Amino acid sequence: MTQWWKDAVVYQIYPRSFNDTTGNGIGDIKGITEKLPYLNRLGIDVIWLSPVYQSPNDDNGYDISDYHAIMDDFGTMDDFHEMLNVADQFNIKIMMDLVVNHTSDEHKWFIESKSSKNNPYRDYYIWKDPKPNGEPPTNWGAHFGGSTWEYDEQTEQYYLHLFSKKQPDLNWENESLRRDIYDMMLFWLDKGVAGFRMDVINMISKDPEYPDGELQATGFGDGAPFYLNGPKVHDYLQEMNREVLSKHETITVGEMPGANVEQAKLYTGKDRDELDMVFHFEHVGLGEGELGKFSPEEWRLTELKEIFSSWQKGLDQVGWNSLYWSNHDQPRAISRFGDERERYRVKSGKMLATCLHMLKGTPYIFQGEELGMTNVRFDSIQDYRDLETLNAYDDLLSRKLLTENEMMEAIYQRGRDNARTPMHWSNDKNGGFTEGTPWIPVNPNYTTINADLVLDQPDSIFYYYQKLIQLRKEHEIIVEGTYEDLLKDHESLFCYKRVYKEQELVVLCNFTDNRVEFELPESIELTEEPLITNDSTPIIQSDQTYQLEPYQASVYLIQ
Ligand code: TEU
Repeated sequence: MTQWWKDAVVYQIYPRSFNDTTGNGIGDIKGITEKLPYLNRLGIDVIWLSPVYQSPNDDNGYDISDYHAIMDDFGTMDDFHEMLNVADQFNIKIMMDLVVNHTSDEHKWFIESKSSKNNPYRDYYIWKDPKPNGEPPTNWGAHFGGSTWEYDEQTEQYYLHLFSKKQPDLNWENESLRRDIYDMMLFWLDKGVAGFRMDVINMISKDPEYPDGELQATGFGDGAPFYLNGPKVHDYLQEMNREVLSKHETITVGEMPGANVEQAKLYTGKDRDELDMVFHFEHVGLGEGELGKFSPEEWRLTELKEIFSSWQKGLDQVGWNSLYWSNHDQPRAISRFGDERERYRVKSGKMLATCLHMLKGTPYIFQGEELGMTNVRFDSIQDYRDLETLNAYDDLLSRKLLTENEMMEAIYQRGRDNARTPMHWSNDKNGGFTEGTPWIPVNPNYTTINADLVLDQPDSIFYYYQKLIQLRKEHEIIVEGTYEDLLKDHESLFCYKRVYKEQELVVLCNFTDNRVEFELPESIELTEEPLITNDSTPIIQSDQTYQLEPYQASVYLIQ
């Protein structure tokens, strides 16, 4: 199998918020097809398509009720085939989002399973008797609030749901279930999709003992040690690889909350025959207090660098890294790691892009990142849509763990809807996203941040991303070079070096709004013009002293 994805760049589309062609206020597949020339111009190779399967949208498509049908809101299977064909003309591959840790409670399997203890589909899900005192089988807390167990009066048992109660967990111990999942994957691969992003795939094997977890501030137990990276997860992934993935030239990335570098070596190791890469959460988890993302705290650049360095070194010559700042679950990159003040928004966005795209691994661009989109501050909770946010708002306020102002600030800083406000295509109403009423309000700053504007500006962030993508194609060192952190303890600069054959690539990024003077090892001589920079201010001061302007990023190729 060729590892073609090693020099690929992936663009994530959250279809609901990408482009609406029907006027119903919801993005659709025809809207994606319409924008493929735009994505071709950017130069990306693969689209990671968040779920487009039939769903009641309790969790915006991450609750699937029919894996073989397209969600009504998004269009038809013919629309999907058309999108595949047009993408193929641009040599853009489509990676589907595979959500197989759980289904919707409206999936026919669950309707059958719930109907009786003797139903053939009963064991497709995880049912347990109450504890002798009638309480749920374990004290685990669900990701979207409450217990991970929901009681069914009819069959007098609880079923497990690590997320919402409308997302019952599948029982991967059941071989027939696994066979159905593999058949479904082949159904999509046989259509010509290129692979899968696998939703919380390291949750599919649970500790068969189902023990209680350590009590947390939420009042529930922490079940994560008993459902993350469980006892059979590698058996299942190796079986999936044998039965499905090995039959196609696929790209696979496993979303793995709570996975560390050592575990990632097992999931992505060359001789492991499991997955190509993983999404870890260590960097996006920085600055989380005892209430997690809803108690955001300051983070230090040295912490961020330590995480990136450990993953760069840990997987080098062993596995492969995915590289991302944001996705549909995370705040916007510029707001989270850069500086969204208008004076620095674009420049810090280009700096973040430089820092990420010059690393070893496959970069992922989340829709709108190439426009310099930012978080949104809605004044009313009524404008938010994400069940994670709405449940947390009700729960944390009712338990007086946060005031409303603290909660609204936390939502503004870390809420998932920051990434889910519609794409800004133009200065037209609703940013050109829809002629109708958008399912979620558009960020009011679409008038100054939109595709029309960046496509008209030669020095825009769009063309900066375009150049970064191009450089990856032109310079093998970016794909294959080793990684070495420079200035490890510097609190303002993220500087590193890539080495490959006779070349060195030196990447210098200022993560602050201050001008910073610094020195580099004598072995490094930055005499060339930068390969790419977001600020043409010369950085050389004297023989070994340099300076970077606020949010300046510069890359030097030393032959
Ligand atoms: O997210 C998994 C996951 O862990 C997220 O819940 C993440 O921890 C949280 O959003 C951060 O606040 C995946 C999907 O990406 C997410 O959209 C789904 O809601 C979730 O699984 C359930 O399918």
